[in-house]
Amino acid sequence: MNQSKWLSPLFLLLFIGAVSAQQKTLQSVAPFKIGCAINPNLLVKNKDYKAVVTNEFNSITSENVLKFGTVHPKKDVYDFTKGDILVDYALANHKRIHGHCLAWHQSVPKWLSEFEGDSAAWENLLKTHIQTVLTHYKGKMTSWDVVNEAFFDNGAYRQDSVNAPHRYITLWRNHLGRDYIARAFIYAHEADPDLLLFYNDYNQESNPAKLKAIIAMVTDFKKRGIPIHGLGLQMHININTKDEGIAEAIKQSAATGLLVHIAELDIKANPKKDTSTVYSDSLKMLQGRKFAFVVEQYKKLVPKQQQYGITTWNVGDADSWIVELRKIKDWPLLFDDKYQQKSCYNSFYEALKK
Ligand code: 9MR
Repeated sequence: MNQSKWLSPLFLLLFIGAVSAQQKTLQSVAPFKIGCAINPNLLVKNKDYKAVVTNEFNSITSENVLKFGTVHPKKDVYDFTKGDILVDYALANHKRIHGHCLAWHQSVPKWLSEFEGDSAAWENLLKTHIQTVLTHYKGKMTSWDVVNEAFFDNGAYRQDSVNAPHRYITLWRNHLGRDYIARAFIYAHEADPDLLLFYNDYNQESNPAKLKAIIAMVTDFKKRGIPIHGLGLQMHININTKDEGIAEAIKQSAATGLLVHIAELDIKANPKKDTSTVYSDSLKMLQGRKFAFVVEQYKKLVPKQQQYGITTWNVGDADSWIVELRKIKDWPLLFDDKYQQKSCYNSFYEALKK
């Protein structure tokens, strides 16, 4: 038998097989952008992490490196070193870049918490911070979370309730009044009118009062012509989060007419934080279903032109803030500690593809 006669079709088949196997990525099937929060340290030192980010996602969010405390460590010092690594990587790999975040009650460096000045000095500080960061990245990034988590779960503006524990207070609201939120958007728009500007928050799916307060703020902003373009639903949920709450948060956010970003998705499989929990097949199934549900509702309830995308908060389970920061035994993401696809990846993938 002439072996060479069979070799080329065989190679062709293998080649096609390899190409189609390679194409099974989230970004290749999703009808909108699929993102992840990234950490430039991992990007530089872990090749498996980098390969997954590069292959699977077409949008990235800066997890920590563009937060106030990192980027602006001293009053007159800005440090863009880490942010630049992330931005250069994303531009070289054609990823959309979503910045996180300009005004927040956390990531407050010591100098800022000790800053003394009248309200004009505080206003100048906020404006200068926003405009310096946005000017540095002008033309490179697509969007930003301008203000993050300005409401309490009961719908009150953060620090309007006098009994709030110290860690929940926000310097911005205290020194500048509630309308610092609107002014932050104005300053951002002034610095770079091409940017899409988002308000980002958590727990809208479990706290109707908070959802209502955010929607009311958007309605007010629209009336006043404040430049806001999108709402971020962080969506840090768990396998027991009520489906109706998820659907309602997505639906009401979409009804504002703004872009809707599922901005920090992760799904805890061990919401009771029980140290004896094992990642059983039944937990995996519930988690996979919840991932699929979020995708399905997003597709169904958000009009196409408002679908800014779905971003997961980190890549592998071990990198998740739930595991790393809070030391909880959990498996909240689509990839395991070794950056292998998990069963919930398949559920998420199939829901995107459907
Ligand atoms: O994942 C982030 C973690 O590494 C940081 O230590 C923490 C404090 O800056 O912030 C985490 O990210 C949060 C995000 O910025 C805003 N929404 C909630 C996220 C999880 O806590």
